[in-house]
Amino acid sequence: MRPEESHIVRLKDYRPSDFLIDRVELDVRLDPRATRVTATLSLRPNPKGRPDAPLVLDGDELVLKGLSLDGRALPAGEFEAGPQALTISQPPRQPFTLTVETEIDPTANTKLMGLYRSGGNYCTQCEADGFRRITYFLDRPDVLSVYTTRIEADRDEAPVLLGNGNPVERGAVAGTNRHYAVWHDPYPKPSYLFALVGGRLGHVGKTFVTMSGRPVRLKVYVEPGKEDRAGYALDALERSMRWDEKVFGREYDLDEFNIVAVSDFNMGAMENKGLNIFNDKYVLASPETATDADYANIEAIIAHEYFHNWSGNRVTCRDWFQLCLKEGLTVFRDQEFSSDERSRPVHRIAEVKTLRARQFPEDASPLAHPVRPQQYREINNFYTATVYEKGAEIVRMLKTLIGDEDFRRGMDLYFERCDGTAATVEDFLDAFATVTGRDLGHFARWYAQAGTPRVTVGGTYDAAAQTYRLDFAQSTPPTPGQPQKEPMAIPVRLGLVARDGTALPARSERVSPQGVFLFDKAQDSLVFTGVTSPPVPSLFRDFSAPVRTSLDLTDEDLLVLLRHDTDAFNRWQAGQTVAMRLLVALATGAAAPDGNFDALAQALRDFVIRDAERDPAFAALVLTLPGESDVAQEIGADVDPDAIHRARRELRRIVATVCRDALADIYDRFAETGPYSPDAASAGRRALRNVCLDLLAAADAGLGERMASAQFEAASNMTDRLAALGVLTTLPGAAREDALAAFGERYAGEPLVLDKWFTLQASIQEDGTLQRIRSLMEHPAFSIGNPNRVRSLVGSFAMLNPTQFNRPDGQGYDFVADVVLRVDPLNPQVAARLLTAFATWRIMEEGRRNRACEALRRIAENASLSRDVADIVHRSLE
Ligand code: 0A1
Ligand code: ZN
Repeated sequence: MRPEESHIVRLKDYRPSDFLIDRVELDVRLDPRATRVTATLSLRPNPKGRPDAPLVLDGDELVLKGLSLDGRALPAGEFEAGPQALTISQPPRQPFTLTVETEIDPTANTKLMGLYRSGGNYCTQCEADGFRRITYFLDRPDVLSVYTTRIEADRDEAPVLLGNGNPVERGAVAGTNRHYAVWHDPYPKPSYLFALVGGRLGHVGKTFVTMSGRPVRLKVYVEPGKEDRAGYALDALERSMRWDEKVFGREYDLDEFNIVAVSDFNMGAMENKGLNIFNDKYVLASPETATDADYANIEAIIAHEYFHNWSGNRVTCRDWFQLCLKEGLTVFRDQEFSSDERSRPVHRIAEVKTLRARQFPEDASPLAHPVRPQQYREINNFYTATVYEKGAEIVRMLKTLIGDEDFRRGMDLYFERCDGTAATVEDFLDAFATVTGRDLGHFARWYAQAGTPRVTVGGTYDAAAQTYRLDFAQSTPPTPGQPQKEPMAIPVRLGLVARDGTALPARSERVSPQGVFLFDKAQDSLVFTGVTSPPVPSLFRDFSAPVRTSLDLTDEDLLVLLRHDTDAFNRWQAGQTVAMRLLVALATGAAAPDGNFDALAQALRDFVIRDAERDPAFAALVLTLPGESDVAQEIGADVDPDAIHRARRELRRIVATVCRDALADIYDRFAETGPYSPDAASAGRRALRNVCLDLLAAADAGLGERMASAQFEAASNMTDRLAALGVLTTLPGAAREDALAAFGERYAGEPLVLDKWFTLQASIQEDGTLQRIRSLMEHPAFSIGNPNRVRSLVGSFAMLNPTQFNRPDGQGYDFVADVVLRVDPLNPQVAARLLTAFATWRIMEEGRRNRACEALRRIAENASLSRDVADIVHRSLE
């Protein structure tokens, strides 16, 4: 058997657990090298399970130290214990208690799954299957238990002891320097939501009073001395709690809510019940160390994890195939929160940019999979943009189709029906089918069919009949395991705009009062009546479906939309579409009429002069041309990243030259005056000003260098300082090197700031970058064992530097492959994620394609790959 054929888990094979665990009592005695865990499990046969089944508890690298059943030590012949499982072949057929003792070494745990140490503190990560690294267990999300946890530790090493639920007791261990705390969580939960923390931590806190008047103590724990950087996270938590009450009617349910920031973490954060554990990058912020983007991310991720308390914890997932049930829904909820707290159109554009930059390429790659996959080899490889971001788009489409009121009624019913259970995607959709009386069977295909649908639309105006017809066609490309595709149920929010910019009525009985047409066949036509002049159609307003589109609109039509559409998203989209056409033409050597370059540049100039003040954040987005990887995706085959890089530079130069005076004017007018505030309006002004700086440098490198150096010196906050340094990194020379050195020295003691510095240098699109990265890997602040460091230096190179990662000589691929192989034995999750940078290899031109393929093969040939890396490398090569 090929290794990749082993261990395939399939959705169709789901069956309930043979046993249930109603209560778990854990006694965890923390010790750096030998932590003792005693688990007392109240088990019973599951009425839905097999009657004669053995009891098989999952383990991972565990060592059994003791085992008793109903108080009787189990003799050797009655069980089998290995690192990966504990099996009792003849367990009782009525309720019984199993006491399992294990010993683990948190200091040696470099995978950062289970119990591990970060900066001397103890913490845990159990999703998806880390709990089995702490004790033997039925480590699956449909086994829900009530947990009581006693944590014991040395007082000096871990003065703070935190667990899930409410604190019930604490005290000293007589005759020792140790102490303990007992936590009880009354809400039954799956093992993946278990957590504990022990360490030296400072905190900030406040009391929140819930909508029914219950006080909740909120605390954010951080490294001592960094408390002054935790205030924004605490504030975001309070706002999230209030918002979930107001918008979804969801109230918090424990007496405490704790957040702990740790510096070694595989992902962004984790929603453990009542004890969220965060990558400190998504908690710590001060004007001097964090950018506006950091503040926005902190707000979104704090909200995301908090919202999981209902969408994920109170209602959890039956199995890991249902991951999108909690993740897609929770991303949708955090997106809505950020939209309400900030500017809705600006946030929507940001969401779509992320979707296109991360999910569309995945969906077009060998790693493409449905939002609800049918099978997996390693579940940790399915925390993907598809499950999260496309999963959120599905929830959004559902809301678009059924309307706001029915959506809220459906959510209420879902929470009511499924509270305290482990649910499925079907349970979710059923709630909406019940409240609307609609059959959502066709819509459900979004969960099952992978690939990004392409929708082609053509319009015909009949002046005599005053009708306008839109002809729609859709197709979805083949993806692994799915050669043939069915039509999808696609909500198209649309409107018509006259060429003079006025809105025209879009009259058709097939368009809902909210302006939505449901396009659910391979082909369909829509006829509007009473159209008095030839219109420009504005389609997929607010990006109403995650599809690619081909529209038969001229650049001139699109510039009408850029100027006049009432839908802000489509105003932005129109400019992007024109820019994309020009970029593709430039990069592939195809002809584009010269006039169109000027027309775009002039339209952007007019737009900026007119609209900059009204919504600076939006103006900043309009002025930002599609990224190089967006262009690569659009070209789709035989891609030459160098040609794309040159094309984008050239278009930026053209636009910047035409807009130069307007940009310079804005740059001066938007200069910061008061003290820094991370609010969206102030951030928008900084964003626009920094986009202007960037474009001015594209028009005139000398001017750009002078302006960026001055801003770098004078900046009073990290947003402006980093933006200036970013511009300087595109301009080779002494000014850049001096600024980089100054920045590196200034923030030598700030790992999260140095991550930004690593990222900027790894993103320089020049031949010398690989060498620069190699030396930075020797920098005292770099550590191969810390996920943030690896991602900021090597991950950024692989994901954000298309010309250097895809060097024609293959050195970029070889370098990343070497790092993957070096990281894999330490931390397979981080290695596997880094390896996904290769997912786009098939769209490259032949030379690069061959080099990438060789690098992938070299990884695949390695005998001792983790399951995580083996899975990605084999799927990438398939
Ligand atoms: N549920 C978390 C994501 C997460 C997944 C796995 C982790 O460890 C390997 C950590 C976090 C979320 O959606 O935020
Ligand atoms: Zn999540």
